[in-house]
Amino acid sequence: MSKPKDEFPELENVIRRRAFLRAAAAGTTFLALGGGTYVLAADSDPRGKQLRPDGRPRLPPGQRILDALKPMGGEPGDPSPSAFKLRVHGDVDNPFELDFAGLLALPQTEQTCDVHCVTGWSVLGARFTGVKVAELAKMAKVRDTVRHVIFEAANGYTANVRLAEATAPNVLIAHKHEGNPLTRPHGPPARALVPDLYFWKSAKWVTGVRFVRTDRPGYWETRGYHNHADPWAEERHG
Ligand SMILES: Nc1nc2c(c(=O)[nH]1)N[C@H]1C(S)=C(S)[C@@H](COP(=O)(O)O)O[C@H]1N2
Ligand SMILES: [Mo]
Repeated sequence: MSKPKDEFPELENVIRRRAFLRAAAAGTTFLALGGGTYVLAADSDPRGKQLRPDGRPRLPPGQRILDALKPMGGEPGDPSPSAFKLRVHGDVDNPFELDFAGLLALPQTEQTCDVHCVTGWSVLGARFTGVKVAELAKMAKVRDTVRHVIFEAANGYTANVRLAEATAPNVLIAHKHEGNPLTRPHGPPARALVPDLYFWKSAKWVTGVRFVRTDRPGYWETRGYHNHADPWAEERHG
């Protein structure tokens, strides 16, 4: 019997139910989040038990694996590249501003990395393209008194990261995810990406990178979340 198009949702449900039964038999679970079906199966996904080059387990404690970034909301900024301005400023000898073309004209890094949301999900092997914050720091001639970086974003959102961690080679101002421009929920046209700290440090709709001497706890850090946010130390709450 051939299936007309409008029966596909029903078919999908059947496939999903079968997958659920299979997963249940394997001791794993499925959970529907935001309309999608995600595997929450750290126990059965061998990647979770891999070791990183730094010797830490790939999946931090208390995290489960999702197959894609879950949109976590926030007050959006203007997504259009033509409106983009990134201020690189603070305790620097050479403050400057970049428009979107200026961001694209800098050396680009494409990387695959893992990200970890404090609510308990991680995505392993997410691909992002962008410019290293270390490159921006070099261009700005950061003074040697600087100890922290404040990522500034639309509508006053900020996130603070220690200078040494913000200038790690995998910290980017990212404008592509999985090879495509960032989609609306994920902070277009550009966002910070700090893979090795909880994902709230990765400010979406980024508008500035500010280098400072004195730490300034940001949006979530002043609302009960941990100032540092190391997923392997489970620095969830302050
Ligand atoms: N500007 C801005 N950036 C933000 C947020 C926000 O509310 N506003 N939320 C943060 C939180 S709590 C998380 S978990 C990640 C979620 O990113 P995603 O929606 O792309 O998954 O963005 C972070 N960046
Ligand atoms: Mo979050």
